[in-house]
Amino acid sequence: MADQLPSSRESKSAAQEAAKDRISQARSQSRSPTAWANEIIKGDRSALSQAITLTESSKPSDQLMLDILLQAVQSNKKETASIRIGITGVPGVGKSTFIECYGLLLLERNHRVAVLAVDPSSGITKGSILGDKTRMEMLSREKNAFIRPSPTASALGGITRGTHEAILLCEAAGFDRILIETVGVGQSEIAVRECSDAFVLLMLPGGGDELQGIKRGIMEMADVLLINKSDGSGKSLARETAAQYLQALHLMPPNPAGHSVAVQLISALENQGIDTFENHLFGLVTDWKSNGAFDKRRGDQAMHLFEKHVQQFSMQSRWGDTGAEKLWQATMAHVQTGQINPYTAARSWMQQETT
Ligand SMILES: Nc1nc2c(ncn2[C@@H]2O[C@H](COP(=O)(O)OP(=O)(O)OP(=O)(O)O)[C@@H](O)[C@H]2O)c(=O)[nH]1
Ligand SMILES: [Mg+2]
Repeated sequence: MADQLPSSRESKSAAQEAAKDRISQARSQSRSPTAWANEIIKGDRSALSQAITLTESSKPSDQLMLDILLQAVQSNKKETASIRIGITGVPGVGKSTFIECYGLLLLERNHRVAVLAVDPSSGITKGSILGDKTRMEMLSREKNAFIRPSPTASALGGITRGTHEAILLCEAAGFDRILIETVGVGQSEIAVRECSDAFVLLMLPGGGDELQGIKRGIMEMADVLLINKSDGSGKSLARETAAQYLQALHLMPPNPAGHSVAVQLISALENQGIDTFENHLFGLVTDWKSNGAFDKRRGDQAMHLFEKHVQQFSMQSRWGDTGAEKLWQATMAHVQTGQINPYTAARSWMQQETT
């Protein structure tokens, strides 16, 4: 049922939601950044939501506003108290179901939970929010939970813009557990890994003996492996798979944070193993905080993001020139056919007069 396309009632409510967004966005433009920042800090969800919309925009006026807001909320910085958890896995592995059930456990333990989704193909995001909200029905009704997709696609193909800023805004609003779900496959895993303190990979029972390519690459980035759907007839296969993954992990380079990667069996549907996972994760983070790995990871990520933002902004300023797009297409065509090498082409694109 959950995998069906949105019904016409849902599409209608999507349209209403979009209209509401536009109205509140228009209102938001007329208020002062200080007032806006204060509303975020006080936990006003619509102020937070509108600010996150800015993180998805490439309009210079929105970027300026975001910059001002980020500086204004910085005074309410609760970054160090928060834990950012990236969650990945193939489509259908049960990420949303897991987040619903894990999120509810975190609420029981007095945390405030924000859920962001990183979707490299943001064109269909409205559809997937609807899908996800139905899958995270209980969580989405909780006042201490905030669910928001964070589309990351841009005209230039950049994918990281926005997620880290959305995290900072959620933290300023008092959310201390940030769950970041990857949507789709490929680059979004890397983008999510780059802004999370802990990276959790959900796997399905079976398939443990074909650890190659992308799956292996992602496994090397993971801090914890969860075999989901370890229930019913899948249980014994899940146990076998866990043993295979454990064996494979022994052959891989050690985890960058210097700990062994746990493989745990869970069932998001039956709410099994989720508390064991949380206790394990909390233990890991506590260790990282005491041995400096936590701060180092955040520091490295911040430096990396700084570089990416500089690249993005310089590209954007070049892109703003009249004629740049035409020149881009022409240069691309030459690069593709080997008439010019990519290095020379990039230098030339940055330097040529287009106006
Ligand atoms: N048996 C079983 N089914 C599960 C479990 N977790 C999720 N499912 C089912 O698997 C299907 C996919 O679950 P989702 O949570 O939507 O998976 P997802 O990874 O978020 O999928 P995408 O968002 O499409 O990438 C749904 O029908 C769930 O009910 C589980 O622990 N056990
Ligand atoms: Mg999902």
